[in-house]
Amino acid sequence: MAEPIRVVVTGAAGQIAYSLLYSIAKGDVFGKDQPIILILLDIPPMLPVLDGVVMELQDCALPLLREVIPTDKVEVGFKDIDAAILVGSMPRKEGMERKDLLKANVAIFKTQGAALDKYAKKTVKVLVVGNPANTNCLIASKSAPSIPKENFSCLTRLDHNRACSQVAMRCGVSSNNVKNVIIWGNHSSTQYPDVHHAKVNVGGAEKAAYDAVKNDAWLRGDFISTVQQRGAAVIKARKLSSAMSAAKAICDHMRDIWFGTKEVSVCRKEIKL
Ligand code: NAX
Repeated sequence: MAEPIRVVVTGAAGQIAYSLLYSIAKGDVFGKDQPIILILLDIPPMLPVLDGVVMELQDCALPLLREVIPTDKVEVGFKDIDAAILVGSMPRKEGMERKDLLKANVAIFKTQGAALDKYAKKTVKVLVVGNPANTNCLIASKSAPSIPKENFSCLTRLDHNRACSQVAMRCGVSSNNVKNVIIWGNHSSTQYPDVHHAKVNVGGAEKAAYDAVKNDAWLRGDFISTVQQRGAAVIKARKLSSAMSAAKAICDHMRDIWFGTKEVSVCRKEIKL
């Protein structure tokens, strides 16, 4: 069996991490034969919570999980890591100005970027989830100049999955029959879900999304607003923000970065030939 890889998840005591850690530890992201050392990073007041998460991971008795290391120190968290999933960030509190939120997050992602630069493997793949994800990702990348900038990406896959699923449900097919959906913009209500290049496989025949859906008004109206406002709708219903679906999207995103997508694999093969 392969040598274990080291994977850090920040915000590890939070609600997304609670779903995410289990999926990573059971092999959904890095492969079913890839042993893993999981490092759980959070802030000092959350260390007792992390102890509970560690106990639960141990109690899952997962064969791929070789070690779990809880910590509040970046020098421990980022040491020799192969993959970093940066979920933890400062949430917007009541009465907080956008600039105050940005200031708090700049400090977090500068520190974590510098720690990646100093302690992580140069091949590390970094996925930023904590919002504002695009800005935080840019800051982390700029603070880690010795790591190639293409190793950094941030999460838009949840919006992508939401869009694919909406189209799939409309067409009565499963979501893996929908491809080439694009999300333009930030992970916010100003994003633009774009299906102009999307294809849907209906009963074995690949069709343009507009031909498969056969409802242009829906695609131009409710489809877009549903995807744009899905996060708010989940909060309204659950009284908590998306966690299970966010964790699934993180897994999809990191797995595709790690292994490549089907289309990319085909391209690579073609280049080799
Ligand atoms: P939680 O509040 O449940 O958990 C966040 C955790 O991060 C807490 O345990 C907190 O102590 C920790 N934390 C804060 N500062 C930290 C630091 N400097 N180092 C390490 N840990 C730190 O939030 P959760 O629901 O898990 O969401 C986490 C983040 O994901 C939020 O910023 C949220 O906005 C963002 N999301 C981003 C999405 C995207 O598509 N880009 C979708 C899902 C999610 O909303």
